[in-house]
Amino acid sequence: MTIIKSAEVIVTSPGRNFVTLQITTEDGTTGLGDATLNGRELAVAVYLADHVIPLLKGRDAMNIEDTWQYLYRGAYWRRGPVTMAAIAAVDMALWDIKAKVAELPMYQLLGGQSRTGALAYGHASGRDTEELHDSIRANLEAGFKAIRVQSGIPGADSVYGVHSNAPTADAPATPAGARASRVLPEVETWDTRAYLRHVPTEIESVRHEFGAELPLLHDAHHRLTPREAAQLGRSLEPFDLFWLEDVTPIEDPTALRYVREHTTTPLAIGEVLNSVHDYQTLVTERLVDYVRSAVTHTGGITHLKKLADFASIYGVRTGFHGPTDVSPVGQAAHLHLDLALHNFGIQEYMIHSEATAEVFETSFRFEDGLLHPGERIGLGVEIDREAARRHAYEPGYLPVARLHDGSVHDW
Ligand code: CS2
Ligand code: MG
Repeated sequence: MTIIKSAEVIVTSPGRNFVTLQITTEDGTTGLGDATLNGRELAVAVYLADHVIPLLKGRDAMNIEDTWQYLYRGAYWRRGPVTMAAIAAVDMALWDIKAKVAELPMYQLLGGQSRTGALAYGHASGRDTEELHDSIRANLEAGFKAIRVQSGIPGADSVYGVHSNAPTADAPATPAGARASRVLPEVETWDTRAYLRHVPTEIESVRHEFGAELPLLHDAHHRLTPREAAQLGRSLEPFDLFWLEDVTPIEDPTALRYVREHTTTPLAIGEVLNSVHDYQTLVTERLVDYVRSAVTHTGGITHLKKLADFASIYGVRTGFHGPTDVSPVGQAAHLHLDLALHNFGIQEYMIHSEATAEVFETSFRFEDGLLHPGERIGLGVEIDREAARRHAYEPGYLPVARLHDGSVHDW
């Protein structure tokens, strides 16, 4: 028996907030889990500290599935990002412990190696065409072989995914990277018609400059109606995107039926979904080509593998959400799954800042456009508690989008 002796929530903010759970067993084995929910971090920290950790002490750390079901069904109030992030952190930490006890890198417990490495995509952005192309060149020089492209919109002072000044390796271009506004959410003005006019011209310029082969991705970030999404998908068909992401708000998955009827552009959705049950319609009707949930927001490795296996039955592949608001612990968990799953598609890889790397020591590697979790036992991540203490939590909010008439829109 590997009995849980203690568990601790570590909140640290090396440039952006992270919430990490560390579980320790009676024989001193430790496991880490990511519980970071961007903009609502303390909700998960308190859920863990006050409602979960008291239930863990004395449990057998090896019984991962039973602990998962105990925390999920025992809470009575199910699903949602806070609950599933808390359960995710426990789940990741227990898998970390189990793999350490087995003296294996975690992917070996998930079916072993199905590929030499996981194709990664980076984030390129620019306020205008020149800045966007420079950002793509920087990603290519950094070794990426697939790139997400987000551009500014003429007349818009700020747009999702585009930095207010030229992005650098240490200053990623989205609130996921840098800590979002501290006091109140920043307000971004959104104009769908301007966006629909401009994006195809930018993507065309990228194809013209970088050729037909480079896998390109674009994130619409939940902002379009089904008709607008269909228009965008159809306008991008000549440019052969790897995927068009989050075209419509996910509350109505059936909206994608209309989009699917009008465009062959591949669709990816789900980073704000947190349960395999949320994907019932999307996957069984093949309304998407890629499922996007992150291990940190979707109940951990146990549940994300169930989602991947469910998707595989319908020919749908994975594209796990990997922004810098998923900590290096969560990203490492993705890479172990990516290496083992047969229906892996692509892995988002926003490179964490140097300040974050001081807190989280990782063993994964990025070579020739591919990510590999490394051969260290467990998840392969350690946390420097002293470094973590040096970065105190600060409130951070994601932006809010408003239309020109002042009404709130999806950000
Ligand atoms: C984005 C995220 O990476 C993506 O696909 O949708 O960066 C998202 O904006 C952040 O995770 C929000 O915290
Ligand atoms: Mg996204």
